[in-house]
Amino acid sequence: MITLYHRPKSRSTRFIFLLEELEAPYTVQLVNTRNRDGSGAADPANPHPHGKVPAISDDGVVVFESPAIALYLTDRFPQKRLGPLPGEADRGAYLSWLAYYTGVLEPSLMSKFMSVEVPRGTAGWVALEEALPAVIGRLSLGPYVLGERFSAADVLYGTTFAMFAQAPIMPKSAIIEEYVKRIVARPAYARALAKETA
Ligand SMILES: N[C@@H](CCC(=O)N[C@@H](CS)C(=O)NCC(=O)O)C(=O)O
Repeated sequence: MITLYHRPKSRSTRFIFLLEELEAPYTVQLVNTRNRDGSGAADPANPHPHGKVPAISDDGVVVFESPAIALYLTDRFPQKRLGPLPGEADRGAYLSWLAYYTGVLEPSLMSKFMSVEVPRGTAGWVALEEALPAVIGRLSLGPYVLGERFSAADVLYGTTFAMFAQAPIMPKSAIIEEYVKRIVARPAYARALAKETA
């Protein structure tokens, strides 16, 4: 049984979405985290090393950080075909775009959102103005990050763009807007939001 360590309306919500897509057996354990205003504290029950959400435990096997959890879950429930397996042609693209999400896209979005100048494009991540065209270029090849195939990578990218698409920091992009519509129209997304607010 999988336990999702969760705080409502946070990055862990998208893992309710993924677990619903996978029709996996899971329970949600609500945890406290630090808050933006400096209040709150990491919850000792949460196995993430900094008390962040999401984290999961699969009968004692702990996985934290969104791309790792996405990969772990799609490997764990291969019959749902929500992530290419080793040996499949698009496994490389899958791993790359999962890692890009956390290594480049998120830092670029957060840098912009918090008005922090990206030190230089040769650092580990790039400015949003450089990252977005790469993602939009990818999404212009097909409806999903992996082309015709919906995967857990879309759970990460789709929910992130759903959150930021209307933000002033985001340049308007019809490709991203259509992409977000496709992702949030999925029944598992609606189920996740309903479970979160239940
Ligand atoms: N790199 C992590 C980021 C997780 C993260 O920052 N989560 C936020 C909630 S959206 C959090 O737990 N913040 C509270 C804290 O950092 O103490 C991932 O992608 O999974």
